[in-house]
Amino acid sequence: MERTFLAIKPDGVQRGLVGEIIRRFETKGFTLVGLKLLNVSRELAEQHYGVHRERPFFGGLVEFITSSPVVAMVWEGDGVIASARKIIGATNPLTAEPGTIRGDFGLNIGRNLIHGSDAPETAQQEVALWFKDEELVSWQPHLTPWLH
Ligand code: 3AN
Repeated sequence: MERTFLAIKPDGVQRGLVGEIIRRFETKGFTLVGLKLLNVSRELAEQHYGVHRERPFFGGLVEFITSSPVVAMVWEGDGVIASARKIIGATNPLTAEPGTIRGDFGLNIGRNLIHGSDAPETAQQEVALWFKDEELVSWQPHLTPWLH
């Protein structure tokens, strides 16, 4: 079953949007298999944003993600990687469609509330970077027959 890594960034936690954001993936029908609140170390932040190392905003990204707690999650379901990206919306909240998380709650590209893995390979890397195997729980929601 496909899995993706999602993280509610410091702005989402500080603004009290944790429940609202989780609700959107829950009511869609995806399955939560990993969840934790943590202070992100500089080392983890630099690894997570490694592909952006040469970008001018890299330093700011690392400062921001380490500034206050983050909610890290793993969600499971058919097509969850691409679908979660749609639910999240475009990188810039000002151009993200209404109805998406960023479109509904965000204003600033540097404060865009949530991260979601962008492809199967990055999803696998990010799940492994943020979670130990024993922190992930495989389970079958009893609602599944009503969804499929
Ligand atoms: P996404 O999070 O939509 O996959 P990426 O991977 O292109 O977007 O960028 C990673 C993060 O870097 C974004 N979530 C955003 O917080 C930040 N970012 C991207 N572009 C900019 C920019 N031009 N200025 C400041 N921050 C940016």
